[in-house]
Amino acid sequence: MTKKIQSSVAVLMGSDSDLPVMESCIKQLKEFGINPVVRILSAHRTPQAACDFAAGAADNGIKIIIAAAGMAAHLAGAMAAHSQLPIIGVPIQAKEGPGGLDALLSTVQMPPGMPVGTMAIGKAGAKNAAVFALQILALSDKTLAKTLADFRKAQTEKALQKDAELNS
Ligand code: RP5
Repeated sequence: MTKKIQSSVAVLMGSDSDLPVMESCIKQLKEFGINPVVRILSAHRTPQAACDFAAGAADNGIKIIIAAAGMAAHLAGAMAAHSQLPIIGVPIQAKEGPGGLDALLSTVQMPPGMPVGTMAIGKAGAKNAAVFALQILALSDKTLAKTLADFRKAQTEKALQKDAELNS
């Protein structure tokens, strides 16, 4: 089946050191037929470029921004501050520190009225960010709704197959 190619999702990360984790998000999006815009932008190191991206994202056809960062992870919150698009945050575990809890709390603890949909820490969250983006886009796109249904069906079949193998 030929999948629809879209660039309606942006995957941002605070550093190239986040890329090994976010590869699983990018890979999953591509498997869904969504070709994301991928950028390294930091709320702290490149604040103006990050804000400019957020402010122009909707006009550039972006519908969802996925923002991953570690440590004092303010990238997703900065995106929310400068864009009305839905923002999905992925906390990244830093090499040192409290195991990603720093990034999780920095991402999830947004003030009322300024939400960031926050995923789990690390690769599980990175993959879920892709699935969650698909779920949002599938609300208004029948092709992507079918892609989502197929993904869920395959996931269920895989789990049932493992159960059957364990009990055979
Ligand atoms: C954050 O600081 C980045 O998102 C990254 O997770 C962390 C460390 O960055 P590097 O020092 O590895 O560039 O802004």
